[in-house]
Amino acid sequence: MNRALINSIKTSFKETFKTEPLMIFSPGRINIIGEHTDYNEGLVFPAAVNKGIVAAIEKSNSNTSVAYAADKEESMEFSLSNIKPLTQGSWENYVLGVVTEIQNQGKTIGNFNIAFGGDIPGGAGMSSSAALENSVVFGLNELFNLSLSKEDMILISQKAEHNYVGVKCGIMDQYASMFGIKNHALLLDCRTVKSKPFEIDFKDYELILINTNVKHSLSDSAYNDRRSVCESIAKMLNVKALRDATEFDLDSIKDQVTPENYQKALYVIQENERVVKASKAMQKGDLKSLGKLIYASHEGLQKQYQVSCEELDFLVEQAKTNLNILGARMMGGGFGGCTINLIAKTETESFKTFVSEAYKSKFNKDCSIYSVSLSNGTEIIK
Ligand code: GAF
Repeated sequence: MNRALINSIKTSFKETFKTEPLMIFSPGRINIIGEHTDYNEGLVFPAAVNKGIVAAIEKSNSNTSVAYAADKEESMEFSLSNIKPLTQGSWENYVLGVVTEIQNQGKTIGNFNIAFGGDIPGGAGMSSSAALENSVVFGLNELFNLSLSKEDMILISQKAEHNYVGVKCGIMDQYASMFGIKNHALLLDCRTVKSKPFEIDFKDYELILINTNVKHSLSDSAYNDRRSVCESIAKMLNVKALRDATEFDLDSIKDQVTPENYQKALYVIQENERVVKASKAMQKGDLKSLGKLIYASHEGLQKQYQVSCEELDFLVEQAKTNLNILGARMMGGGFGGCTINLIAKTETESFKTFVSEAYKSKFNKDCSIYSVSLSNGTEIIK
């Protein structure tokens, strides 16, 4: 956890609201493999990381509530009755959405003040949004004794994103952020919403993230479009979700769908199988096979599902030129954000220099490189 961040959020809360807050850390996540499978009720392999959102929160006696986004130095005052999404809102809608969805559960909260900040940039594909949602619902649950379980809380966070932000996301991000376990990744079944923890020790290898520092604007609408393509093909196949379909099933309707949509559904079916294979490879400590699956995942995301972008593809191509990198792929929703790379520890420093220079000379902008450790989920900071 980032002590400097914790101290600065606590200080800015105390200076602004003149009381002692409850402090919450809510992590972002990485995802080893299993992209765009969550809303198809399939499998994913995420882990919470030691970067995320720190929130300071406390009840207020005033008749309005105040949220302060420390990184942006922006604040919002709102009344708990009659909340609506802000048309121009960004971070505001995550907070308002969570409050509304708590109220929609028939739970009553009083006024509160919250200040928050983070150490993952928005748009990095590391789920700063799920981290923020979870920090708000977790904090309010504590303050107002709402008796919400962690399962309840992640569904509230997800609904906030659907209804206030407009992204029809799956459950992976909220789950990983809430239920993360130190040094573990979670093999999550998004149908049962239950996971199996895998202790992660890649021995001579490690995971590094390379942020393209771009987020292309079509990402939200393209995300929702992908989801509806998947749902309509599942309907045609008479299955609850694409998780239930095989390649053989899909072939039976091949002539009734466009070639593009056929490829998208095929990607989801294959990616789900890759997650199963990846979990087996990890159980055996077979990192080479894991790496191949990670590269194959990127290929599917790029060519079949079409959610990558030039910058991400470039970073993966650079990784492929280095035999000490076993696998690399884009991570998260796509159209920007980070790649995740499984790299030999001895190679990390020289690859960082190499890829930073290559990226700069190709795009005339910087990429950012992060090492992360796997952390516990949303929790009170003692
Ligand atoms: C985003 C979404 F929020 C997740 O639910 C998931 O679908 C992911 O994109 C793609 O795997 O992070």
